[in-house]
Amino acid sequence: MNQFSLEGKIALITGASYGIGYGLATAYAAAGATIVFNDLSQESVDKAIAAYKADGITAHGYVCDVTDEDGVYAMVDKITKEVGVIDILVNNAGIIKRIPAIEMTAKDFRQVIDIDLNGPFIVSKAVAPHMIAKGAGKIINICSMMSELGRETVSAYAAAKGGLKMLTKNLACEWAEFNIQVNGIGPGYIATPQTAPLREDGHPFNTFIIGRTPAARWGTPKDLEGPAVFLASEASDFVNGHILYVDGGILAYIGKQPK
Ligand code: NAP
Ligand code: GCO
Repeated sequence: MNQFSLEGKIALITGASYGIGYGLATAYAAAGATIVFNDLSQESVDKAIAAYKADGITAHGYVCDVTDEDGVYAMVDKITKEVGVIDILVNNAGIIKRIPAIEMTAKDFRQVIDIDLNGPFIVSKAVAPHMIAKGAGKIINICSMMSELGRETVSAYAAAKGGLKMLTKNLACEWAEFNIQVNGIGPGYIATPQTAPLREDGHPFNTFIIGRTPAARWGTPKDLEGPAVFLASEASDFVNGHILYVDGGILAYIGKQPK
């Protein structure tokens, strides 16, 4: 059996209407998985289902805010009844607010923490009992360079993603005995709607990040697909609590030396 196959598996990728989540879903579908995703509005879900269909994928879409605990449990119950037991969970849904800390309101800070950290906790907690009953499961949390590094204006996001790294390690410790592997992927700078403001032509950040990345380019969701299939497949059955950074070398790099 191909240890990277996802044949017969059901994968829930949160916030997968587009961006990284959509890319991971297409990779999981190509590896044989049944795709389930959620988003905040029926309009987004319907639009995404049509996009998946155009890509030859029959995706199951649900309207659900990952911060709404009752809604998440209702969604997981609905998925279990309508599609089957979730084998693979990717906690992908997330937001960022780029505001200098001194100007950021506590409300803004709380919203980022709620979606990017509380959300993965809530969805993992709702899915885990089904995985425990089945005797196996894969949970993959989408972390970030900001799980390890800081930069101006992203205090809430870095706090959330740093917390998500440690939540990943902690849930790995609690659930490994049930044959549930909990790991993370830490993408570098990836070209998606979330980073579009940083990639505008001539934006100083665009030049900065290409100089800060040894691979000298922005990543794309496709760069994350192989690592995500690995962590969702039996090829990673003895990998627990690991954050797999897919960053073109950023975390290994002190920075371009002056010529
Ligand atoms: P994106 O393009 O902004 O997409 C985020 C997705 O999450 C959207 O579909 C959004 O839905 C959904 N979402 C937001 N809040 C939600 C909530 N409360 N409940 C359910 N869904 C929600 O982001 P992305 O660039 O694909 O990033 C995906 C993940 O990777 C995020 O966790 C991000 O932090 C992380 N990441 C991104 C990068 C990067 O460079 N792009 C690098 C490292 C990590 P709506 O459209 O309806 O709002
Ligand atoms: C930012 C970017 C980053 C990326 C990603 C890097 O404003 O610095 O949005 O945070 O989204 O998290 O790994």
